[in-house]
Amino acid sequence: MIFGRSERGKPPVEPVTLKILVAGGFGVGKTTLVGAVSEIRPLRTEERLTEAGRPVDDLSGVESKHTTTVAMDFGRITLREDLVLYLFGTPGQERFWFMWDELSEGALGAVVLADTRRLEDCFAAVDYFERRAIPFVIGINNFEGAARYPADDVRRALDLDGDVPLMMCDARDRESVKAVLVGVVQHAMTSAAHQRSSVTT
Ligand SMILES: Nc1nc2c(ncn2[C@@H]2O[C@H](COP(=O)(O)OP(=O)(O)O)[C@@H](O)[C@H]2O)c(=O)[nH]1
Ligand SMILES: [Mg+2]
Repeated sequence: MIFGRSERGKPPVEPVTLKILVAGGFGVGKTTLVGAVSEIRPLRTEERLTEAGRPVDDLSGVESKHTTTVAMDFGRITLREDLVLYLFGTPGQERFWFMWDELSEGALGAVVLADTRRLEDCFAAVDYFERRAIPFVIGINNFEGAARYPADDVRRALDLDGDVPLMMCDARDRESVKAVLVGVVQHAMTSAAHQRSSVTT
């Protein structure tokens, strides 16, 4: 230590806490993503898919899925000692969209998870964040057996603005998910800086 002060003598830092939303279609891996990185036991509210829900929950492509998140996923990850993210997985089904407005209150940014086999399932989330100017990144969750498309093709199919980051990920893998979350924070910072400079000039 240059000034002879030990690390232990320092007052504990009060971390900055940021709120990040995890959105995307049904069965795309939102609950998995939050569970892969959360330091606290992720809070989930899931219900068993029942016959009654079958006409509403489109199961094609997600045959092995037996529970669905009806409220939300909630988790926490410390990126640095002074930077903590709170993750809110938003329900993918259309009948739960009414919750999004409340969840997006105060959010720094979002991850929109996408599965290239059912890309259209994330259109609603993309529209939602674009309309509210909430910065988001697209996370392509690479399921086995799903064809890999060049990023530019996916970008075109989603009609994304040029500055929206598109990242490949594995929702089950902690490091992979962390990289996406860092991507959201960086993208949100860049967007905020752009907005500030366009206001002052
Ligand atoms: N192979 C593979 N399976 C995944 C991946 N992410 C999620 N899953 C599985 O896909 C299913 C749906 O994931 P879930 O997180 O519940 O989706 P949610 O509806 O978006 O919350 C579960 O059975 C997961 O185990 C992934 O990256 N690869
Ligand atoms: Mg879920």
